Amino acid sequence: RRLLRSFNIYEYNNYADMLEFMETVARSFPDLVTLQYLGKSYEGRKMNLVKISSNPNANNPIIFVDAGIHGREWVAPAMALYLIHRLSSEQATRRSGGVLDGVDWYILPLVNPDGYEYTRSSKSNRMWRKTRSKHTEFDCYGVDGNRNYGYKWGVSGISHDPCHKETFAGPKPFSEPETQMVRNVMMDYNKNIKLYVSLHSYGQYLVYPWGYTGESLPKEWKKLDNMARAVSQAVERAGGLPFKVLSAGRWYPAAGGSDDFAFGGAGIPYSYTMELTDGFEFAFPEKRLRNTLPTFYEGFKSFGAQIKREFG
Ligand code: ING
Ligand code: ZN
Repeated sequence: RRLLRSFNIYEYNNYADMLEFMETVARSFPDLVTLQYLGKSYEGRKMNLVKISSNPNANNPIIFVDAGIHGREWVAPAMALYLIHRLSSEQATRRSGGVLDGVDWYILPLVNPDGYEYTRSSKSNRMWRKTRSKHTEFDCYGVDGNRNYGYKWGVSGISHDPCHKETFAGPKPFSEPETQMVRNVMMDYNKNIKLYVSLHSYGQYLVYPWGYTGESLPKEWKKLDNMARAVSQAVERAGGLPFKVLSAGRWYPAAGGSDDFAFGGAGIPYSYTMELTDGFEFAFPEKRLRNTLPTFYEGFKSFGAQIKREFG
């Protein structure tokens, strides 16, 4: 069923349409979906956290999913919106396999709306990654949001040059309103958030801390690894590509990522960066969303079942 005439969940939508979609879902399922206003992006775009819960008073474990900290990674916010769509509509029609029973889902579908809209504004801006803030008198913009978090900030895989197009870590940790908002969600609910997943593209990787180094692993690495492998198998069973599972730093070390902060700073016991799709780099074809997003959803159902088993 179509919630909005102008909105197709299998397309790359603009941010205004995404906001309208979130509001429509909240209006359609008022006892399941609520929006929490978090603040504004650097350029003044409204940020809403989508909270999906069948029993908000139950003190359930929370799964926190964000997407789109990097502007050009379009498939990530598309997946986050699809997750909102499936979780809310399945529970409402009681076709849920229990994804919402005993687990709450908090979803921030587009962390970097300024960067995302910039990539949509012209062909030549399509490869923009960073935010759109200004930290220098030179004509240079943006911070790499996934180098801006305050756990082991700056120790590897970063640039201190505001004109670096990819990995400028910012003048200090959490210099960006966008990363501050994600940090605030993690800290406000960190007693209950048991799993954090940050959606990126591309490469079909599912990586866990540490990201800042490839030299050491958290002592709980085997649990992180096992959960990820079960998710990968669920995606594969649904006809998707398996994920390469390893620590982020053994893939390539980079400090200041949101997954390291979630795990090491906020104390969230399971934390991942999920790199969606392979073979198309950042230009994953819109026509493939219809077949691909449902395979990832099966991975999220596996995440939900595993969190419920351990913490529910
Ligand atoms: N990849 C992530 C990045 O920020 C990552 C993945 C993070 C790898 C931290 C290693 C350490 O570089 C994308 N697609 O942005
Ligand atoms: Zn990314």
